[in-house]
Amino acid sequence: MPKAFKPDLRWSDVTPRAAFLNRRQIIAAGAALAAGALARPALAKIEAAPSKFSTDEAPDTLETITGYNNYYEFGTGKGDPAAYAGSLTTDPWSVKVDGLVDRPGSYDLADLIKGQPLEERIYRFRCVEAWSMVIPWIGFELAGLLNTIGVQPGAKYVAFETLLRPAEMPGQSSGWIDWPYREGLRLDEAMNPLTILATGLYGDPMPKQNGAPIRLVVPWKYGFKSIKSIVRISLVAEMPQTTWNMLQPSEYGFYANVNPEVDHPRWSQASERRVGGGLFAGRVDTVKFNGYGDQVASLYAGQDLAKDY
Ligand SMILES: Nc1nc2c(c(=O)[nH]1)N[C@H]1C(S)=C(S)[C@@H](COP(=O)(O)O)O[C@H]1N2
Ligand SMILES: [Mo]
Repeated sequence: MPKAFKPDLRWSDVTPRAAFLNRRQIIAAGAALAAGALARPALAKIEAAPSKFSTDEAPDTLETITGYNNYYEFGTGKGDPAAYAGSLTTDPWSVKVDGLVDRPGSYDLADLIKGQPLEERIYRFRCVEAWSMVIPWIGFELAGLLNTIGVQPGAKYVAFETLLRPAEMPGQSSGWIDWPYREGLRLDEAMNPLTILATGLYGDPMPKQNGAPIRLVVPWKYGFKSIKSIVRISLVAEMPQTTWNMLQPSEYGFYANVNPEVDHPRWSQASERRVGGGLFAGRVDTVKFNGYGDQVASLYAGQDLAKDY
């Protein structure tokens, strides 16, 4: 029944959420959906085209994706973002665009992203801590936004910053991270069509614990590169400072490409745990560039990825 409910969305074909329910729950959920459709005609799903860049692996459940998070602004526990991010004000939201761009400014989010074509991108997502998920993002290519704001010659990197608002982000009261959270990409990485700015998942606006209202997703890199709740995008000439690299450069490189051949100093990166895999699921082998090598390996031709980790 989810198929008839959301006919335009590709993930509905594999009914990932229903797949985790037992038969009786599916029948109950179907009845609830039918009743809900009558009672609430305007359940606004984001209209987004499916993408040739999506994996056909089944996405994890909404419960897994929104219940097991890293978002240190709200605490270091995997459940802290779900527990505490609800207090974050995400509307209004403005994003500062500065540096080597033709159209710098402080933009209302809706104005900044107007006209960018939304797609559903079902991506594998691999954290440096060696767990992974499959997530059905809604978003648009960062390249489209960079072309709109006009990248000037001399720009070689894109730097991003997360919101700094300790009153709503309790984790920012602890000083072990030099807030705000910062990340960055080389310009060619930023322009790669796999790199998206995501504004939603599972067809709905982005949940706060996942980085509402707008966050980066770079699926061939460790998850910490995919910075949440972005308020600043800067085009710069020099490699920018990035949060985890500043904290411990020997453990977290600037590139942070998923790479089973380069272990973290404190653990192996050869395999990973699928968070939604269930109690009896074993670990799966980690694939270089998280399986996106066909699209991105050429970006690193001539680089020694053991050094540029
Ligand atoms: N601002 C901010 N962005 C962040 C983080 C964070 O703590 N703060 N954690 C990163 C890490 S380590 C991971 S694995 C992903 C987790 O994204 P998810 O919770 O949507 O799965 O967000 C990344 N982006
Ligand atoms: Mo992570």
